[in-house]
Amino acid sequence: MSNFQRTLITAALPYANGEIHLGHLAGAYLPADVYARYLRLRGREVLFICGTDEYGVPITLTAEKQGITPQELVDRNHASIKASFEGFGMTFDNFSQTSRAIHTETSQAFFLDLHRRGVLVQKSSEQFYSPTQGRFLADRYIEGTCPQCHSAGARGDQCEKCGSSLNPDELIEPRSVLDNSPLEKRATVHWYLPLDAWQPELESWLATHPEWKENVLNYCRGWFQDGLQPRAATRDLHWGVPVPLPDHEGKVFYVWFDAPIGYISATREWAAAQGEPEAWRRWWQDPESRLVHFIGKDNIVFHAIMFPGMLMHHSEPWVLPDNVPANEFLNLEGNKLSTSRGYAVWLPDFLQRFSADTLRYTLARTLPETKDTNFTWEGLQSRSDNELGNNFGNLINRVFTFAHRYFEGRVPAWTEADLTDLDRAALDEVAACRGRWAERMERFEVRAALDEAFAAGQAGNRYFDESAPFRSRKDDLARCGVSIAVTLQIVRQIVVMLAPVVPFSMTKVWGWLGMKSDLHRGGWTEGLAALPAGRALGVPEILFPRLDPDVIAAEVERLRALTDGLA
Ligand code: B3M
Ligand code: ZN
Repeated sequence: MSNFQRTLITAALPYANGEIHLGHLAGAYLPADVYARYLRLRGREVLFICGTDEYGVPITLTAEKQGITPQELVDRNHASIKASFEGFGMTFDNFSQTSRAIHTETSQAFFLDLHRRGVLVQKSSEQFYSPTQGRFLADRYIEGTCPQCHSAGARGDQCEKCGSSLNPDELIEPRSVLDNSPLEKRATVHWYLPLDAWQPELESWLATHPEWKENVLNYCRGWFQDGLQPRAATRDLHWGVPVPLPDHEGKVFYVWFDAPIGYISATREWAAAQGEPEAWRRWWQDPESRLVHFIGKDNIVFHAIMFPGMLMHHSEPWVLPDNVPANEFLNLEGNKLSTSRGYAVWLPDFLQRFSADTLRYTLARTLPETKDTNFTWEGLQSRSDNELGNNFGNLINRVFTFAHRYFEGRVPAWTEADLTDLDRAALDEVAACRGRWAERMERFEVRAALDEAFAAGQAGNRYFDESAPFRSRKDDLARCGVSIAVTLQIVRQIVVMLAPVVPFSMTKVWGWLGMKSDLHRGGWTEGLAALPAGRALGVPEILFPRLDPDVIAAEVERLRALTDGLA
């Protein structure tokens, strides 16, 4: 267990270029939220930061396609992403936007600090320029014939037809996507982060983190082996944070330069909203504070290498990431997700038909923690019906129904002295699960932690069957009462273990148990105490209704139609 005072948790800033889908959730957002909820449950101080990443070329292209300004596009998408995250139960302390003034100010100041210290390197390069538009064009604004498959309409970064990744120099007859005009090469000057020069320092820093996930360390080792390359911090674009230097008209920050600084801006914005504008420093500049970045694997280089390098070479004393628990990818019904082809399951669509807890649980059981994993609708149905319903829901429902039917809806009378070996063994088993559950959560192993919660549910059901209150109620009501009290105690442990993953349902059960405190802030400690005899219990309702097989089949069919269309 860590002995840090407080943990600053960040989740990758989603591009404000479309909706959130299950791949995003499994990669970064669900693990981040589960971890934040876990720490709060343990009574630790947490700040959970996110927001939309609103610059970058794809956003300007989408805006142009829709005939609106980039700002209109990102504001719209920010609002809908924020709403679907809320429906999913994300507990951000602040969900900001990188197009806000505080971010412009924060990222420009950060850049100027590096610039003044002579950390940034200036280089000239030849880029494609459109004389008709009077501007340099980013890779995705350039179109031409693919050198591999010779189809027209290949982009400067990729050919959609054959999938080859390209650079604009390889295109035959490069033209502007915007007006089809021919392009010429012109020299342009940019600022670079000298990652090559930073490599030795970054390597020794990473060597102090052997506890990081193996997949993350492996990616980093790979890049070090290839040798880090300087990375541009500025671009010739109009949509972005302007470079705050004289004679830099038409230049903005490269989106990956300003995006991680977005975590700092969002923390500053949070502090200002608290009425304590300097409070952000406690999280970013106090060595007692720990920084944890949750991301998908495609973002590792930026969070484990580039951004730490930027923080190290800035003049202020920044906290460096203590961990970057990146996940691999989630596939869908055996295929890679593709947003351009619509092959994805979108969060707002999902939430219209199903509950957030069902999705959170299923994804948590299949998180791509060490390798890519696969989401299937049938898997969702079986996790929901067999695990949430038959294991957890059934136990909870049985014990509350019993207490209402035979004990006037109260915790039956019981004392330590009443406990039999069977009672004690069940309580001990569940306590052991809970201990291992916490160890797993500390190590970001949500799946393994859930195995423990699941085992506790099985132990609870087994105990209920073996102690057989349904028999003892006929000839030994006192004994029957002890069985119910013990089962309620087990349920309380399970509620604590499930709370970070299925928070909506567990909040209800916590209420039925008559708990007055907030489960999600310090519930761990309260969950340890024994339930007092005589306490009034709430009336249970069905927590996890069975999913309709027809609705599931329709979802499978929708995706199948999309893959058939490909063949
Ligand atoms: N906007 C998200 C992505 O790569 C990217 C993350 C920024 S985190 C600072 O999907
Ligand atoms: Zn091609």
